[in-house]
Amino acid sequence: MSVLELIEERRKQGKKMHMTLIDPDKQTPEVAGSTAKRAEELGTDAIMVGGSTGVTQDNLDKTVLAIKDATSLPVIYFPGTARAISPYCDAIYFMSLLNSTDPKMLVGEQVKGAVVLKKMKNVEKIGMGYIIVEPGMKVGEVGKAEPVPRDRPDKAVAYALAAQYFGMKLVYLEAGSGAPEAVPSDMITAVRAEIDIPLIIGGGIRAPEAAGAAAKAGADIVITGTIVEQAEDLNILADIITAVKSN
Ligand code: 1GP
Repeated sequence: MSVLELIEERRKQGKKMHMTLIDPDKQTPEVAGSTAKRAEELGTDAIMVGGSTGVTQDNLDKTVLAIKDATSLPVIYFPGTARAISPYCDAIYFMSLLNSTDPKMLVGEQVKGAVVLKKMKNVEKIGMGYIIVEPGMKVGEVGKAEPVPRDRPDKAVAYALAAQYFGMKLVYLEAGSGAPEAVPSDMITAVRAEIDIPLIIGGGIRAPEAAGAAAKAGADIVITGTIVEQAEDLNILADIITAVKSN
């Protein structure tokens, strides 16, 4: 089963998913492997690898290989640019930052990556509409986004529908890694009500309550990154995963 089929299947069954984001620039490949292994034991459904800055071909490949070695989870590359693409991941989000003001983030990097990706026959390409919500943090800056205001769920809906009509397979609402607050619940609910494709929510989710709230509001997939890097032990991740899956 492809990664997209897995996501669609879970959504059909009404089962929420949790994915763990690992930034290859933030730890050694060995540590990334053991973190991924622990996350797998705790019930995470896939590992996403990516970061806004500091991703190189070398740290990306080594991190992906270490995670593949340590777990049997799907590994999905979550790219910031076309600078590095790993042939070792199972899938890549072929994404456009839909509310960027920079053509490079809308389509330029994707054009650079497309021919390289074509040769990576084993890497599944999953079209995704990526939408930055305030505050947007580093990825909002690097991506030159005009973040969707937190009190404008209607704008988020419009972007998400545009993604769907473009034929993209997933929509990702992103508050930014380390955001003080996650994407507002009413925005998640509004987008979920209007689109037919799976909805991913991430950025600023560091407590089980916030993770559960995102799932309850309508997220099909909840992402956590920073909490995994910062947690002394990963018990908090266990509670986050339980909160996602009990909705
Ligand atoms: C960032 O949405 C992800 O792209 C994860 O955010 O690091 O805040 O969990 P956090």
